[in-house]
This record gives sequence, structure tokens and C-alpha cells, in this order.
Amino acid sequence: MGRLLSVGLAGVLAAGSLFLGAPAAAQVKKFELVATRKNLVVDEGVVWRAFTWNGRVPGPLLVVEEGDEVEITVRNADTITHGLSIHAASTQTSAVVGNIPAGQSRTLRFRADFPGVYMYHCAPGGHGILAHTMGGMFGMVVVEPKRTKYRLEEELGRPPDVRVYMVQHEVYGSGKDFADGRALYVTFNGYNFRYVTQPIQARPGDYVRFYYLNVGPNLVGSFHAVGGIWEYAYAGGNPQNVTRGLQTTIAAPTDSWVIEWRVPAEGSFLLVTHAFGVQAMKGAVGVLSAKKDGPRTAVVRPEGPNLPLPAKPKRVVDPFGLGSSDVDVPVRLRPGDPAFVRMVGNSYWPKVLEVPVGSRVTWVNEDVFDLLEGERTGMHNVTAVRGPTQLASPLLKHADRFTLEVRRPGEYEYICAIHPYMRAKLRVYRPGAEELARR
Ligand SMILES: [Cu+2]
Repeated sequence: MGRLLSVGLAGVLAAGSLFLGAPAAAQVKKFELVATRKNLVVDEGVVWRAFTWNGRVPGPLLVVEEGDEVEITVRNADTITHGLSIHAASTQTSAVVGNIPAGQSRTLRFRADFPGVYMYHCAPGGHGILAHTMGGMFGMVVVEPKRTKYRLEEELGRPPDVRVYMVQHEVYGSGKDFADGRALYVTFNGYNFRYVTQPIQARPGDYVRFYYLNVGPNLVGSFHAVGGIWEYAYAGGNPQNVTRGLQTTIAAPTDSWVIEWRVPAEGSFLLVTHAFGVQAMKGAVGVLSAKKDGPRTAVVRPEGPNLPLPAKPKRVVDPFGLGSSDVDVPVRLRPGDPAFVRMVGNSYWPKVLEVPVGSRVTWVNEDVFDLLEGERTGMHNVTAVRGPTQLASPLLKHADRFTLEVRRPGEYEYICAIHPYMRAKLRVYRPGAEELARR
């Protein structure tokens, strides 16, 4: 398959050279993306158990030029399957770098034919693509145009004074919140209000170019500068898709823009997604601070910050496993209450369920994409790693159930046998007189 594809690619490249008159020896730009899981700091004292590329969220920025040959080696340094989907390639990348088993590497080559700003994300296959992307495995690719210049660069006859690579993305507390579109945080470049605490610095009159990408995975961003109007904005970042004088650029998940803007005056300009309640308030606000003769931030890179972990986190966010109790709030049921645990978005919900002895607890798989196998499937089960009794359910497809009558008090901690990072607890308690009286 790999050989067939490389022969095919060589053929396409040769044909392209004939028609487009590209230089015979195109540049080869090489990158390595390493799939790994890592705990990251996403707010002061807040730890996020993330799925990452190269230990950062967003992952590395990949910059190439239109017409470049791009070679990306994907190394899976994790214990579960990962893969890569890269939107800058007009070819089926999953055939080469999708579904890479733990410990293995694959290499993809493609030619960057279209200039613009693109997303890449994990692609183990099937349901896993959705879950791993939510987990943090995404980043930005920029294909700089060679044939057509951006307008403001042409008018001014010089490159930008400030380049801002900005990835908007969401952080979720659970797979259920992911499926419901209820983000816990929405950030620019991996940290809540990152550029409020560390403003981007510029001078009045500076030519600023934004490379803005909304990776989602759910929400539609609307990027705006308070006190500014985007002079030129290019849909997808392609210089041919020019629009003029926009207050906002609208970007659905994986949508992007190149924006050219001149800082109109001294002052602090807020950079926001104008969806105030569900996005801006949750972390997606920044500041560009302009001062005459002040310092300049020549380049703002999109990779998430690599901060030391707090000794005592005030909060732990673990979308698939057990975070701190203020995120994964225990749900306590009384005698006679129906007891259900849902499996959705590769996590259990509620993640901590407390039931009285004698309850019948039912797990239901709400993940619909139950096709394929292994990391790629939305099939799950319940396997106790500790508890008062042994517990291992059959594998459940969508809407399948498994019921257990709990007869002994104690705490079960359990995982899914095929997605072992899914982790939850079931506490079985002896009801006191008060709880029995409420029955
Ligand atoms: Cu992955």
C-alpha cells in the first residue's frame, strides 16, 4: 500500500511540475509528531490530563511554503493506538498515517498545493478520532503562499511586524460534556486568558497578521478585536479568498482565517471570540497592547505553554478518567432510585456513583459509533480493577446494557478493557436510618 501510494504521489508530482511549471527540485520540509499523554497546566493550579502531540496542546506549529514537499513522521510513543489526519494534504492521509499501533512510526509525504491555515489532529480511526481530538491532539499547519501575496503586504511592501498564530480550542471535563457541547474552558493557545496575563506587544501603526484556526471540536468561534476592524481577512488563509473590512471572522470547527490588521492607536485591544457566555467567559480572551516605541512580540507561537505542574493542584480535569471531585461531582442515589451509568465520549457518566446496598446498577453504552475494533470503536465494557467482588461485563455496543445487583458494600474502581484510560468509581454504601426513612 505504501509503495503504491509513493509511486502514485511521484506521478502526481511529475504531472504537477509539467502543468504548473514548478521547480524540478521542490523543497522537502520534514517534521516529527510524537503521540503521547501528558499532564498540562491549563489555568493557575489547574491540571489537565491531556492527549498530546509532542507534549503540548496545541501541538507543534508546522510552517511550509506553497509547493513544498512535506514529510511528516508520526511516532506513537504511547501505549494505545494513535494516528494523524492533516488537512493541508489533498490526499487520503489515513491510508498512510491512520491507526498506528503503540510504539510504531509511519511517514507521510505530500505536496502543499494550497496556501492557507490548516488543522491536523489525531486519527486512530472511527470513534477514536473524535475522542482523541477532544483529548487535545491537534495543531496548526500554515502553508505560506508563493504565487499570490496577501494584500496588505503588497501595499506596504514589507512583511508583518507582528505574526500571531492563534488556535482556539475547547477543554472538556467528561465525554458527556463533549457530546453535549458543554466546554469547561475555551482557550487561545492552550491556557485560559494566556494573553491577558501576558499581552501581545506591538506599536501603533504596526502591521499585524493573525493566523487564526478554530479546532473546536464543537463550537463556532467569532474572532474580533475590540476597537478594531479587520482590514483584510482571507477565508481559510488563502490569499485569493479576500474579504474587506470585517468586524468578526466566523470559524466553524477546523475553519481558519488569515487576518491583516493595522494597530489603530495606543492602548489595550481585547482579542475575543464574541460568543461571550459559552466561549469568551471560559478563557478565550487576549490582549494586544500597543505602545509608542514599546517592545514588540514579533511572533506569537500557538504551542501550549510547558509550565511546571503545581505541587497541590486545586483542580484536576480528566475528560476520560477521574478528575477532582469539583469536576467529577459524585452522584449519590437513595434507596429505590434508578441507578444508571452512561458510557459516552469514551468516558463514564456519572464518573462517581454512590448507591445503597441492594441496588441494581445498569451501564448503558450511549456511544453510537460502535463500528470497528480496539481504540477505533465506541464499544465499551466494565472491568473492575479493584472492589468488593470481581466484575467484568461483556462488551457493549450502542444502547446495550449491563446490570449488576450490588450486594456488598465497598468501592469499585473500574475501567473499559479496550479503552483503559476510561476510569470511574461505584461506591456501595449501607443506607442509614435517614436514607431509609426517605424511601
Ligand atoms: Cu490519538
